[in-house]
Amino acid sequence: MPTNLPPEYFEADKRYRAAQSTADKITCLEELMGTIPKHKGTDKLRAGYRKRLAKLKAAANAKKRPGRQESVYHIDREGAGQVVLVGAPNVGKSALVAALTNAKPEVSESPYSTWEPTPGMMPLGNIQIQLIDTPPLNRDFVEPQLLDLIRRSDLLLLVVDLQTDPLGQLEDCVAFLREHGIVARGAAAVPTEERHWTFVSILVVVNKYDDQESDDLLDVFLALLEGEWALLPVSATTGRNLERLKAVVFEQLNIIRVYSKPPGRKPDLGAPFVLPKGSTVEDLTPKVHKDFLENLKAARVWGSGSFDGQMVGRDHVLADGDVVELRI
Ligand SMILES: Nc1nc2c(ncn2[C@@H]2O[C@H](COP(=O)(O)OP(=O)(O)OP(=O)(O)O)[C@@H](O)[C@H]2O)c(=O)[nH]1
Ligand SMILES: [Mg+2]
Repeated sequence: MPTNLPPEYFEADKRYRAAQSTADKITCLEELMGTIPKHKGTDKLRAGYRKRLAKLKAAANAKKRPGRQESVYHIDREGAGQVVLVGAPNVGKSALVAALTNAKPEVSESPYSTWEPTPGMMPLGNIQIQLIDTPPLNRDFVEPQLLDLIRRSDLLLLVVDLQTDPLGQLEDCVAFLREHGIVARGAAAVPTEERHWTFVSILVVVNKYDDQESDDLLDVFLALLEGEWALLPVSATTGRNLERLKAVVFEQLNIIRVYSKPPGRKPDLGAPFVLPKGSTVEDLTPKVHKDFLENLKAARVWGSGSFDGQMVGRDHVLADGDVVELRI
């Protein structure tokens, strides 16, 4: 037990112990957690309470909806991709989600400030990408549902702090994920042990690359870094490279935007269909209308992969930005 806990802690602790119902316990526990000063000496204590709180919330949700286990980690997919930010404490995950989306997660100087995942939508031209802020990775307390969220993600942003041993943080996170069977898609070293591996796309985001003074730090980090990583230095605080980050996230998601138009009309360029890279006219058609595929006679395409208005077959591979006219 850390020695420097304030008197309010002990009072809140009494109330928490006396609480009877799950709802009261949650309220009292949240209050109790609010009294604990955030510093290294209380990390374990706070991690323990977080775990208890997660259990209580799961129990409360299970009661509300019998037969269905609800969890804060079950976040409905929205937009063109689900992107999860992970990393060591205090690297700026919440600051990045706050800078890039409509969400307002708590950003704080002290580590372990995020307890629950928080989704937000990041506008990217005429589409939106879902970014999810998460609690820091922590070997003392591993939330299995966080691991599942990572496994299900379309892209992982592994955030490191350029100003605080980014190499150590990256190696630590990679080792942590590997211990849980999660490895980077296309990782140079193919996993050898016999177990079930989940491959996820990873983009290393090197945060706190505030201004030109950080350039030397980046050079040192890059010189020491081993292996091939998709990587981008950014700053949540000064905004450096954040527009570039959006573009790189789009690239890493491996998606294309295509527009459909009825014959003789203009396409709605504000409302693209989002498809995986490599998708064909046949993949697009049922998204435009569920009955179209059966009756599809031909298609015309305007865009980079074809000459304007070119007649194409069902298996024509579409490119980002294509306009497609389906002929029924
Ligand atoms: N200089 C600088 N500071 C930053 C930047 N991004 C975040 N910070 C600061 O770093 C601290 C931690 O930021 P958070 O966003 O709370 O970090 P986090 O990764 O969400 O932390 P946990 O939730 O504890 O895991 C805060 O004091 C931020 O103001 C940045 O780009 N540059
Ligand atoms: Mg945070």
